[in-house]
Amino acid sequence: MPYHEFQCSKCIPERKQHAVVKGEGEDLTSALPLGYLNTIPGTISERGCAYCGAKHVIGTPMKDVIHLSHGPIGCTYDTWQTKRYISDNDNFQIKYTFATDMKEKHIVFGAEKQLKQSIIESFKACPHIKRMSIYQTCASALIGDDIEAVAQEVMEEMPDVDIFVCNSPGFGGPSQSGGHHKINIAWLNQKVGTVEPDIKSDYVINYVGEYNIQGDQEVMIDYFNRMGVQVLATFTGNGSYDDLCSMHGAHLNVLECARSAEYICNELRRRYGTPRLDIDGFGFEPLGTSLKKIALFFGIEERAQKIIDEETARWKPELDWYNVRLKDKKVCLWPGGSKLWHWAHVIHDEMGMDVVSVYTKFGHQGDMEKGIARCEQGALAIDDPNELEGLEAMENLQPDIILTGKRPGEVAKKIRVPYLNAHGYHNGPWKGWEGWVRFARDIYNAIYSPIHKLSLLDISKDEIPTDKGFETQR
Ligand code: CFM
Repeated sequence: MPYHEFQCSKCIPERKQHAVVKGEGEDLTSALPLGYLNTIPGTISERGCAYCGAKHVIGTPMKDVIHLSHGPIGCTYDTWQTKRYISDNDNFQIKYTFATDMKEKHIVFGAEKQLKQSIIESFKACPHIKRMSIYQTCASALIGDDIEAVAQEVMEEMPDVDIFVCNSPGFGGPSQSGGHHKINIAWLNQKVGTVEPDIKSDYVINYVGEYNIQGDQEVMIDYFNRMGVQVLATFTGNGSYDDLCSMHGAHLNVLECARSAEYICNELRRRYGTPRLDIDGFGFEPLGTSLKKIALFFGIEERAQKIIDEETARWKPELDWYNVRLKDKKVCLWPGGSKLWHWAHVIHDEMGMDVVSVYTKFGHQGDMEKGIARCEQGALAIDDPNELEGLEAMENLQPDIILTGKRPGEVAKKIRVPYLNAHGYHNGPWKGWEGWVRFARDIYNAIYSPIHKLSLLDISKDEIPTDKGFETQR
């Protein structure tokens, strides 16, 4: 598996080991791109920071919580349009965002007083919410504010509130992945075991590493409930703070995004003996297998089979319609972390598409290993790409569509490659049988939309787009 050298990165020789092409009959172990290292100086990374990974990926999907950033106001922004982790309590957690709004004077004199005032003001402004997460930022970490002590003081003065503190400043790791780890462990240490679980079934799971992007969690919960399985807590999409305090009571941890949440599963296994079971919620076949694995654990296989049969019968004809039209279309799978391996094989097997490239911004080598194992021969795999490498790859590979984030997506649009938002989705949910069909529909609409031709239109010449290019009407 030869390393791939980008023309645009010749001046950064260290980049060469961060991209490979999957060769014929090659063994995965012979070459993997380097991964989860500090970004190389001279390359412009698309990564986020460890504060973002803790707060915006894992913390804020919790629904019944005031999420307060202890830092400058700029650290706060990330709402509906950037992370669509909806909830069934009217989306409180994405409608409102809170910050202590640190200024220069706080850096000089400390911001603990400001923090205490902000906590109290926030609770007063939202009297129906009694739970809070406070997120340290680079600024508050550097001046050494003792957030725990302030939180403790408030909890003593306001006995009906409970506060979780996450110390994961932006510099706490090479990427957002460092923050995933920190908040996993912080939650486990501070909160798990503090609320008694409310057990209502013989089959009780936590659904872990699921963030309810546009309703993914709700689709999956429906299948679990139809199987008679109780979901004690979801870590963390549409999850409630108190339910998550009782995670220790589940019989099984069902893990979806292993990249962001394997840490808490592994520690729950070590501390409480709860087994970990990894699943895939995307694609008919992987989802069916996943439900069967859960059912097998509890000895209720026939319940899973019934759902698989019903859902397949309902949705397969629609998926087939898209499969015919998406067959052999070339796709670049360029998400942030685990979606490359959640999608790589099944988008080929079930939609007929050809995966020409996979990348990960912050995944570890294990993610790349799974992604490369599941994608097509000849695919280009890139770790932590920079913008120019993305452009060069698109020019060389000529994909029909890329599935990626907003920033590389905007670059793709400039060279008229259709893009779908792999993070917040276009028209989700994309999990579940119905979600997978919706995903296929979004891909179909993106590829077949005339918008990319229309964007070339020169109105002053009265041009009209045709299959062959442009014709002037005059
Ligand atoms: Fe897991 Fe995620 Fe992802 Fe992730 Fe993310 Fe995300 Fe993603 Mo954006 S937790 S690794 S840090 S599946 S926010 S819901 S879409 S990059 S591939």
